[in-house]
Amino acid sequence: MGNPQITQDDFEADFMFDREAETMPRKAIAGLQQERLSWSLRRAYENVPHYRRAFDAAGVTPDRLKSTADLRHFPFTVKTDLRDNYPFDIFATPVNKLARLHASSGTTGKPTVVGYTAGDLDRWAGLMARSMAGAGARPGDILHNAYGYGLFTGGLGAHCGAEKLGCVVVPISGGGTERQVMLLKDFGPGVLCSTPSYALNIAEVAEGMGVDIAALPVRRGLFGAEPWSNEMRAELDRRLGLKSVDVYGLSEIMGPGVACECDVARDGLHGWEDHFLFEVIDPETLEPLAMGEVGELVITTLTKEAMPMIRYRTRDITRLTDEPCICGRTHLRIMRVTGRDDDMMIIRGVNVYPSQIEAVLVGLDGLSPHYQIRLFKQGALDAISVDVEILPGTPDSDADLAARAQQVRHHIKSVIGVSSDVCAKRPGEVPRSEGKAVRVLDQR
Ligand code: DLL
Repeated sequence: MGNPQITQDDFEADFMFDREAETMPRKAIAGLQQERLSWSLRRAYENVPHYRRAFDAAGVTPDRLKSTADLRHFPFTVKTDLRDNYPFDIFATPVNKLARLHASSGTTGKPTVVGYTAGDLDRWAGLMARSMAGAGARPGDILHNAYGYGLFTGGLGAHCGAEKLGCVVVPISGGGTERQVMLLKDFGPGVLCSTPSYALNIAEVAEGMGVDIAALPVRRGLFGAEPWSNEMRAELDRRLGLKSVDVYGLSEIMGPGVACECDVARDGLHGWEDHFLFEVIDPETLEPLAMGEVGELVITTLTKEAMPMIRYRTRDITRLTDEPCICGRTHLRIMRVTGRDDDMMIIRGVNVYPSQIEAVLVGLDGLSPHYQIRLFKQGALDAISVDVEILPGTPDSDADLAARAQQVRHHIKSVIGVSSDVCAKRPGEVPRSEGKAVRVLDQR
């Protein structure tokens, strides 16, 4: 225990930020959801022209909701609905009554803009504080926040949640990795927040600087904003000497803290059902799926004032479970997000997510976990090639690299069942991430 403020008892204690809400009986959650859902549908219908049009076109009004099961009769909301209402027409609150705007960069065209009232910001900070506490952060912890500050919700989302929990925030943002390592060493934070790919970059830079980062006090990593495999988790745990915990969220719904793993089980992310209603649908038929089935996650906000989101299609592929968790929290769990349905590649009839390739690469000796996938056309079909780096200090003649590539190709084929081109690269040749890693270069 490197942090002097934290005693062993604090560390092990079954600490919850918001015990009453986090352990509410499932029946009480259902009752609360119904009441809040009714409020949210009404708020959307009465204040946002987009929702009025969409509900009218589907032949429903908020009165149609007799129980939460009736939500299935309401229309979905998709990202283009936000773009079509750019910048402010999706808001249920006049702009001059908002407290903050965020936006997602958007690869093409206009960004997606999201707004918050002061009350929304307070609830967001509360949910992020709840998430962080569940992940093992404690009041008094120094928390090194390497999520990017700015329009991205990661930086400020983690910042305000950590302050609410009572942590001492280091608002370093992303980038300047050598300075990050210096401050990790000098300040001795108990918690590191960043994307998993950036955490790996930090570990590597620390090793290059001769800093034994695994020996530092940092004991929890709150990693999210991109898919990452269990193999990557084991790698981060080992190299950084901490317990890595997965945190999920998206700006359209709030930002980070929509769901988070507990550090007790690290087996699925508790989705905060007092503020959100989670469904999983079949992305083809759009029909709701039963608990446990894999499909697209759809989220409805229950308490958002500025921007109620009704049945927002996240494009994220996962499954839900309402099996009780050993931590005592009663909120359902979102099993880890495999990837986005728009990141899914179809290679000769086989569905492949980048995180599956990652799981193969991270498990192989002699390889570093830095990789990038190129998607290209081979005749009429899609094909992939994978750039992966060898570990520093491993033999790196052209013949060694070719042999290594052959071995990796073989593993990808036998584990995932797809043929790929593989290019083994020398250390440092694959681009490093400072935020969300670009895992797939689409060269079709
Ligand atoms: O990435 C919010 C966030 C910041 C979450 C920091 C966690 C930590 P957006 O930029 O709107 O918001 O991107 C949201 O990122 O739909 C998922 O596809 C992906 N994503 C976020 N968290 C995870 C995760 C933030 N833990 C999109 N696992 C989401 C897998 C994730 N994918």
